[in-house]
Amino acid sequence: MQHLANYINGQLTAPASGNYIDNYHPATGKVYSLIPDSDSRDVQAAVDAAKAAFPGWAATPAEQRAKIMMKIASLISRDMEKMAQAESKDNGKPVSLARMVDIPRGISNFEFFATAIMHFAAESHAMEDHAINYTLRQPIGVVGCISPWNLPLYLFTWKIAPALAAGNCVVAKPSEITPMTAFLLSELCIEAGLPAGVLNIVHGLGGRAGQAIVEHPEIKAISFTGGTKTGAGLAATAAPMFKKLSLELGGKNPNIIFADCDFEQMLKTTVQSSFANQGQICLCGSRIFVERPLYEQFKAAFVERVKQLTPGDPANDHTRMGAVVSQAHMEKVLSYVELAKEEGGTVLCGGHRVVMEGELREGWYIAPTVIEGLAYNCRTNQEEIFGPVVTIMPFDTEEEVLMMANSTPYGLAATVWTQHLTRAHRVASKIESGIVWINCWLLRDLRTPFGGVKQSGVGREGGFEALRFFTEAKNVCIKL
Ligand code: TXE
Repeated sequence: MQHLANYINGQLTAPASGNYIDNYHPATGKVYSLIPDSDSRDVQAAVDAAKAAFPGWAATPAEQRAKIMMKIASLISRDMEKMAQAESKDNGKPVSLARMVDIPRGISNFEFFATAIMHFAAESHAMEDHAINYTLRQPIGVVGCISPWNLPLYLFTWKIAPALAAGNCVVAKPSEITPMTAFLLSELCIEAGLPAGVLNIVHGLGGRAGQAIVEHPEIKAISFTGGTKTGAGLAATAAPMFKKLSLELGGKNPNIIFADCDFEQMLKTTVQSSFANQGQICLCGSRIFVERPLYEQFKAAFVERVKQLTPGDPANDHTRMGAVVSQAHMEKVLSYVELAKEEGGTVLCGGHRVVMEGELREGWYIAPTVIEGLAYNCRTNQEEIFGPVVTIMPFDTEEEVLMMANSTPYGLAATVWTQHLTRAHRVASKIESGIVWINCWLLRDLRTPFGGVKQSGVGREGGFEALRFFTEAKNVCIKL
């Protein structure tokens, strides 16, 4: 069985403990590789390497840093098929999705920040003819990046690339549930000639390896994407240490459909925004509000389309719906279907595990699920499920739908479907979330600010926001 390795000081290394954790293949429910069970000793080695590499990397001209990052991007591109297969196998997502979204985005993240750093400028403030101030934006030093399992390479590189571009050295931990593409990335960093210690990848459990990163006094900033509860714990540890924190957490995103929308376009996109990646994207719309005159038409057409979306072998090129990431997650998602029934909901389709044939028999598949008849404020409509489960609800007025949309503790993303221009702008401005898509979903421009409000997080990623996060601003004032 394959043993993955940490990437510390430019070398692939075994964990100090000598222990390994099982890594599962969601399509079959079987263990297929082993992950280092790293602890504070491995994190310490990574911090030592990063600290030693920092002066050299920070002093490396931005163009040179960018060249190495572009080389990493081109190596991921060369290995696209291998990476896509690995991502699909590790996560359970359809290989077509990994090919179309996850791996291309990993490449774009490196390319985007490699070029962004060459256009990143700081401000100056003149005080008439008395003085001039200029801002230096300097790398922080050693920073930590911790990422989740739903979009493994995509989110891992979304943090690492701006951190490296800005001149920091990184100690990163991918999710222990999906470590494979981060491991493959470490091999590519060695091939690309990234200097030793600039990027260190420590695999292992959140409570052990992750916690050691968060607690380490010499790691000055943490960029984290994951569950809201984990984020709160992380903040409790890091805040008294005065670390910079960027937290991208959960969501319970509303999808608001007005009767005047472009029906076909809305329907097609709503199936995607509900069930892409088995509903395991923090941006998926899980509460669908439909204006009452359109409700019955929407319900019939939507349920018909969703019924056609049957889970299949993620490795098959034609599969559009794969396995969910773990047995524990499958059980959590199915427990929410039971809760929805207890709360008075009616399951219109799905709502159960799908048992496949042959070697996929033990895999973790859930039939895409649509539920109606629930109150907007019940637990099913307030808590993050993070799986292929959506609820549909009718609404009568703009005020009512805004109240329901804004009623959760979360505020990450929202989608609005309408052809009415001023209403679109009005609703967008009143929704409590960091991102609003109008007549589209997941259309991403990497320059835009990305993040949430309320319990969906703190801080923004993306574009220059990420470069600002990964630098310290220093004002220099010169008296003239
Ligand atoms: O995430 P965790 P989990 C949501 C979703 C999901 C729930 C839990 O609702 O059901 O979170 O998922 C690391 N110190 N999202 O349990 O635990 C962990 O090893 C430092 C939303 O998988 O938050 C992993 O690398 N690190 C989300 C990362 O944190 C710790 C995406 C995320 O794991 C740690 C995923 C600790 N004490 C889940 N504990 C989104 N917003 O996209 C864990 N980790």
